Amino acid sequence: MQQLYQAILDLASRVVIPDWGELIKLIPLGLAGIVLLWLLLVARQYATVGPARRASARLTPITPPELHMPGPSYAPIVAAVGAAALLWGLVVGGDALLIGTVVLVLSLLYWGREAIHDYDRTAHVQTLPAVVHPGPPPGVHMPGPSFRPLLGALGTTALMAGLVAGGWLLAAGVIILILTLGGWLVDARAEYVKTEEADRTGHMENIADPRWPRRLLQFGAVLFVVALLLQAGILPPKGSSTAGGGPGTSAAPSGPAATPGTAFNVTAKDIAYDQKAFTVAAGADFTIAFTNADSPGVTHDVDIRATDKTTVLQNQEVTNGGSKTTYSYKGLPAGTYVFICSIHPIPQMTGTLTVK
Ligand SMILES: [Cu+2]
Repeated sequence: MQQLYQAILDLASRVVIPDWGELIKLIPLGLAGIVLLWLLLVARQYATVGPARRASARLTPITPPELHMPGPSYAPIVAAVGAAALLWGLVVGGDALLIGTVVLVLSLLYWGREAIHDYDRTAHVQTLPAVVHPGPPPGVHMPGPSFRPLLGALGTTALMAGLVAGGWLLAAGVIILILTLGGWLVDARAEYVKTEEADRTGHMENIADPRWPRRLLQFGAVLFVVALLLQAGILPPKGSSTAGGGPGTSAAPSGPAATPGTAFNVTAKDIAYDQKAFTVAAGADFTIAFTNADSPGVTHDVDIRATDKTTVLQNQEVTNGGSKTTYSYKGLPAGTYVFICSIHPIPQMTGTLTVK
């Protein structure tokens, strides 16, 4: 009873004296609740929907003539998977974001491929007629349909992405936009030539109806992806100069750690030492002022072991989280040793002790 009362008081105190951090943590739960409610509502609507079929068989709808209905397609579902992958990447971050982006781009390319297929099967059945109808007033010329504005928008998008991310993406954006605008100029020139022709013949014809700009789209997509990979530092692959060897082992004999000392400071936080290398003179006693900055209950120490990391040479008492201890060590013969946490003998809590 007392516990229940306390629980109610705790709940009330959150509203009366809001702990914003805790309240914000509740937001995902609230959102999940809303989504669940919505799903239940949809399920209920499905369950209570009126009779779906009164006739004996399903009627296949007939598309009116001159109307084009695209066939069934998995593309929207594939694109939804791609979008989900991108969102997942946004949550997880790092390489997952890149994988998500690539999956989304691939799924959209798949959709684009279907659309191109559809377009080529329908729009090109008949060619564009010469403009002989009493359409625009005399002297006014209506150009035919064109993909150039769409390409221009894509090129501008690439350029904007480059302005934000800089470097390789900017270069790719500029190249794509130049190619796009160059093509547009070519079209405009052809249009002009036709207009001049019409001045002589009195008969205005449009330029040839546009084909899907497959080459430019493919080239642009590849260029964009390559620039993205270059920007992310994934291309070119890192050479063996940085990938080879473990961190810490090669870095030990450089910097201030190379100078022999007798008093050192080490802080442990998030189960990791902040110092990974010390140098002391052979035979000289030394101390380590050790701060355990982890939570109380998380204990660490700094023992000296041989390089096999198991042979204990000098053992120290553990230090509880939130406290400090100064460890004293006896002088050691020249050589290489490790200082290590006996509670967490992991690379993050192992350092190199050079005695010379
Ligand atoms: Cu530890």
